[in-house]
Amino acid sequence: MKKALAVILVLLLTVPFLSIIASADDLVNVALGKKYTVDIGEQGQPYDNDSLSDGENGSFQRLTDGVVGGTDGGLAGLPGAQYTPQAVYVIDLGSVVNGIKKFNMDMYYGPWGIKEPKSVEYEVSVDGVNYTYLGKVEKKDAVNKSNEGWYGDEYILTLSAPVSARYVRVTATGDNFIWSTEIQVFADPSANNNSSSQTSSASSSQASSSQTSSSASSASSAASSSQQASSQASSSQTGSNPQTGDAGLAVFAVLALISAGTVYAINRRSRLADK
Ligand SMILES: [Ca+2]
Repeated sequence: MKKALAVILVLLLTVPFLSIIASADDLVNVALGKKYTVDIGEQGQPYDNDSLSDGENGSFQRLTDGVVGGTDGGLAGLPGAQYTPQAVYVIDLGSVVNGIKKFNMDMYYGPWGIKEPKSVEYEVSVDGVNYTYLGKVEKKDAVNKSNEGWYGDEYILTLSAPVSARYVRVTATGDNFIWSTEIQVFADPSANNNSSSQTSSASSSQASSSQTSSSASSASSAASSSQQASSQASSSQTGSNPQTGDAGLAVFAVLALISAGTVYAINRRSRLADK
């Protein structure tokens, strides 16, 4: 009887905290299935390989279809490659999404003629005209995802503070190809539960840049060089990003210890009472 009570007590103590831990990292890819455009710039060339390319202006829309490549470089009909040293993608999330916290784009290369990529930059906009620059992920800071024949990295940018946006502009810079299978934009679903809450602009604390030109890759190149300083600032921010999951885990560990102690005490008391 007392044992049953102890079990119930432990469950009551731990279950709410387990749900907190789950929600801490429970981000949703809001770019999934969303439409995007691609600008391959003046240096880009048509790449007509239906099984590997993303088509002209991203007509195949393979980078938001939820199919992510693996150690084969996404060769099994997964990539949405572009034959260009730089591709600028603009994803339309459909409406303003709050609580955007993380971005990711995967890029692959290998000895088959796909040269090593360089970087991915992320910007967001509410109106599709004025963009806020969030940061640049260099090759050396990308997270390695495969190393067998094909090399693959995830260019992950984690924000220190969430932003609200409808448009996400992703500038991928490589050498000869941009060989990617997916671009992801992660948001906290709880930030979008209240439909009446409207955030009018992307984070005002971030370095802001207004770029009306979205056509030539030269415009993007100029933009990236002029924004070197702000990108470095953003990189350092991502380094100090608080890991809420770790904090939740620590709280859980302490509670588990308290619960274990409670069970022990109750058991001991019941054993003493039996004697
Ligand atoms: Ca895909």
